[in-house]
Amino acid sequence: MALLMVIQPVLFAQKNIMQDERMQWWRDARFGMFIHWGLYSIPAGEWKGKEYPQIGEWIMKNARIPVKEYEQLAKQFNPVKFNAHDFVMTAKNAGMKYITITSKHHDGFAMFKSEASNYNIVDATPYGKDLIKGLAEECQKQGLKLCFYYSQSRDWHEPNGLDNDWDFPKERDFQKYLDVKVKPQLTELLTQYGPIGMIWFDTPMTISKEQAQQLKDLVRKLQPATIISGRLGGGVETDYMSTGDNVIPSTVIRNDWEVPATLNNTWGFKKNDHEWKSPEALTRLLFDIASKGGNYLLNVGPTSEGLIPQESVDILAKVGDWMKINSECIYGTQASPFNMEFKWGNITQKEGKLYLGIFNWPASDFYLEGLKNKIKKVYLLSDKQQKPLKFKETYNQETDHHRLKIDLPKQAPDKVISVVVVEIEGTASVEDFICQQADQSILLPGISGVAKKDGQPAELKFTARGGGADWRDSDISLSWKFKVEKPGTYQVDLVTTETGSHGTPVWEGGQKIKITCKGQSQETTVADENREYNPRSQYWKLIHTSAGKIKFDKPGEYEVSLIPIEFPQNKTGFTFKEINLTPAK
Ligand code: FHN
Repeated sequence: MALLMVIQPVLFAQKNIMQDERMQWWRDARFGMFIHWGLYSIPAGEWKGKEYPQIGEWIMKNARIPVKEYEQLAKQFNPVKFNAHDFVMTAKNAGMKYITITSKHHDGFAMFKSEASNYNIVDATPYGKDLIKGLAEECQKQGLKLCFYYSQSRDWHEPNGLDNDWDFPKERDFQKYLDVKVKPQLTELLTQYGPIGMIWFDTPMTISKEQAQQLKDLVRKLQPATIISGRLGGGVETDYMSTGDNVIPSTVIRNDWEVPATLNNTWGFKKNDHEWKSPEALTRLLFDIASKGGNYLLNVGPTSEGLIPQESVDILAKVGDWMKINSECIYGTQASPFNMEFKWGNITQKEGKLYLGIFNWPASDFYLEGLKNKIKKVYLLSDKQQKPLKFKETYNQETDHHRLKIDLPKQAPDKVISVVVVEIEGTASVEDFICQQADQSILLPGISGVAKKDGQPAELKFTARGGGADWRDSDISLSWKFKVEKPGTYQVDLVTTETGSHGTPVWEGGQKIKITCKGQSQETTVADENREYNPRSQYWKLIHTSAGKIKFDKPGEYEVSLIPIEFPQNKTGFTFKEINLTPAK
């Protein structure tokens, strides 16, 4: 009785947990490990001698393997080399703070002991052990949060689950599947493995609002502090937004969000996928995502023997080497005070400090445009002595513009990302106007433009994979106000992006657009003149179209508008990303 009295207030307090409290560890973490592991690691991309080019964990669907045949894989699943300590250590060494493992993926197989379905690792495999239990204990020991991926709608093993139309082409009772499998299994996951950081729902498909709400209520009831991922479905509000797979937005998003991403091109292990991303590229993506206010959930796909592929371990260790020196600019940071991307890199911040993550070390002077705060000190994060770097602040009254010049060493201290700490007075504050950069270029990001339709404010979504607009309405226009310091004639470079699935990116031009500025206007048909690899969005290239010239007579404020004239009927829309203005040669 006495114990109950002590416990009860704790439970009650937990129920009233505030959103900020629930999200705190996750916001601080910024970097997590995704683990896609299940029976699909046995075929590893190949079925009956045929190689399937798609992602490995989808082999049951792609090869239309009947349940009875696929189930046989369980009898071979014996990951004897699995070592929970090593898994967690691999994540920890990389600087990751949480692990999200597939407790049940679309194939319906549970990687934990389940009373709700004997299609699980303990009851159906020669291995016979609950490896999630070992992982949970190890995460507790090493101080990482354990989270569970759970495929709530797709279940190719169950007649009432969604999406297996080769075994179960007829009607199904989806609610029954939720009641007899999903809810009991979620209950097991949330009651038998200690505190769970998050339930990572995925591919909601046709789940209704009521059904999604039932799952949310269950999670909240069992563990109020557990975060619910962005893909629950049914329009039910969750704790954060999940971007598309490997999709990195091209701007700051000032809400909680996360990018799930692969190390090669698959989630579940595929023996022939050796297209590994480099540690340099991944580290830059991690910094870029943190700069935009998001978390990076980076995947490994263990083998059927129970090992994380050595390539993945080595790549993550290199990311970890950078993190060991620089993690201060990742953990617990907030998004850049600027909404835009910079050609040189990006910025994270903590109160009183900006971290400039420089990917492209400048050949000459380095300038930061538009920061209004007074600077106290500048130094390299990797320098333990914090030896001050020389800097100069200037203010141009005529254009109301602030410029910070930093004297950087000739050579980049770190060829991946060199981090420069700028200590400032007060909270970071930046100019509202788009500024001309010291190299005289002016970047007009689509996301910072003002969208209008028939003279009224409109919404233009920049949700195309690759970071471009999903622009299909020819009545919408975009405009930007910006300041010019150096008058002259400028070349207009119009940038669109590829989009579509990562394996087969698509792009369509042919749209006719008009760019106007102070009485000048030119019409251009969007064409693929030059393709550029985008290090911030590796699967989707940037496509450049030269769109004429604009003249700025004198320094001051200008406005440029982008107005579509003709949109051909096409599938992908006008995937506009930005306009670059550079001095004409
Ligand atoms: O279909 C799944 C896929 O297998 C994988 O789990 C990814 C991870 O984000 N989610 C789904 C596709 O978006």
